[in-house]
Amino acid sequence: MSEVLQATDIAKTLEIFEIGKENKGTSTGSYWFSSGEIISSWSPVDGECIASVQTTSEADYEVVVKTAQEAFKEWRMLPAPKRGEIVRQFAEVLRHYKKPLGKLVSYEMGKSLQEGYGEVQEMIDICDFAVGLSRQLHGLTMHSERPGHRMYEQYHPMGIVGIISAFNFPVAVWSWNTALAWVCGDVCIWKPSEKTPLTALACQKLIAGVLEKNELPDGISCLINGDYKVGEFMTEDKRIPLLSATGSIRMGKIVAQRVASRLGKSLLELGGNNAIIVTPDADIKMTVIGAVFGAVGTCGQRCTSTRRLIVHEDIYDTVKDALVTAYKQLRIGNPLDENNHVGPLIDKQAVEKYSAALEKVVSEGGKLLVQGGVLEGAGYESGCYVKPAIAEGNNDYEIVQEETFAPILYLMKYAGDVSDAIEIQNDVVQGLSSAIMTNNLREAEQFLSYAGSDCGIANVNIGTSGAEIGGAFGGEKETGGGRESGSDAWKVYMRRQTNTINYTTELPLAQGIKFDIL
Ligand code: UN1
Repeated sequence: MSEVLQATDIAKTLEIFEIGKENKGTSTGSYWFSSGEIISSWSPVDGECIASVQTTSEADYEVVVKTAQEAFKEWRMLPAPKRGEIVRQFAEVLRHYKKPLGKLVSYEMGKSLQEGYGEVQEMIDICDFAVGLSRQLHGLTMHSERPGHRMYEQYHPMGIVGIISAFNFPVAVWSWNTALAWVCGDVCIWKPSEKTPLTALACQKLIAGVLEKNELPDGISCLINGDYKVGEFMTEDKRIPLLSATGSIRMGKIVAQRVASRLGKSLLELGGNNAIIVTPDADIKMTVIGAVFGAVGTCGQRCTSTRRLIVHEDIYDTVKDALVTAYKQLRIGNPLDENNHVGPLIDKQAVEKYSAALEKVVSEGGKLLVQGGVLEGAGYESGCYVKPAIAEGNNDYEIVQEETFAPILYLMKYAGDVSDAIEIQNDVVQGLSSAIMTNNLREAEQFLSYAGSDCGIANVNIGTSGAEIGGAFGGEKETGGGRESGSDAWKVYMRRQTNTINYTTELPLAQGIKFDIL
């Protein structure tokens, strides 16, 4: 039976996390304070103002940084596996609150309930990963060129990690960063999107409870709220050695330059313009499932969303017809009703960008295969519901080169062999995710080779979205080059130190240099 979240349930959900109508948005652990302006959280699901949150002023920010610095001194002294134990407890809490937190994500952000739960699952998964990692933060040992010397490298906690996250994954991307940063011995300051402050408040309350129970200092997890101006406190701040930012390429370029100007480190996960190549050897049914989920999941608002489908001319019409048929089955509506596939866009500005993109593709010569449109009437009162659209177009259209955060899929044809399709795929500024649908081993391997996809993620017979946490996540070119989540992404959260130890009574110099003074 489907479960639709009613207004009373929303109130109950907020109550679970002790979120009232008015909230303070600045927190160091369980200590809440704030003196900034008020922002409201509007649900795109029904257009309701859920609650308001006070933003972080510059004076508040100073308190946060000082508290985080103090907390770091204590936290870094805890052995890494003990820090892992705290993250383990956080995962337990997340398991307990998976449903209400998933619902809140879905209600505040608009993604389907399944995807809301999936996002919390992604948090649990990265915490589990980080727990194991807390016993594996190892460096290498190497042989010294000098007799009686030993060399090795070790990784140390770095300090405060700043996290700027986007509305589309309002909680998971924070936990990718925090779960790793915490086991690495860092403390975190989080600025969530100003469009999703309540889910952030809920997460902060959950982790604060864990810290309090373990008598750990305030400041291991800090939350600041507000728009880009609050983010700027961190980009400019020398006390923040690493700033991890997820969002648009435009934002990433500003963050990268400012952080680089103070020689800080930034970890960027920016826009994608992800394509699926469909070769004559593709399984059509799998292609349709992968492409449709990739294009319309999260209403096309994932950085991994499928934006382009590059189809071989021999099967172009078959794929086109199958897609048009599949799009007819899509149910668009309240994402809390599990019968619906597609929820709303985040806000009316996103709807305007969606409409403008559809107009632009037509003005550039594209043809709409599946007409889009803004939905009106009962159930669509928020004005944020749109119909997923498909447009036939060329890769060199300006609009196709851009990432529009909306469910618009551009369909294009290729002739020749797979290298022609790869060339089209790589011919964009972004380099996040990519996929090929084929049962032909040669095509698949060519796609994965050094002459293949230039993206950070390259999949075979899987769509472009929905990566697991175990792999490093991120992309090349204007996607920013950062890697978060699994594999050895943890190394960016630590400072590396090379140690050489002399256990003799002589002091030979490296490179055989003679320096006799005594
Ligand atoms: C994002 O859109 O910023 O691979 C992250 C995926 C998700 C994460 C997306 N696991 O689609």
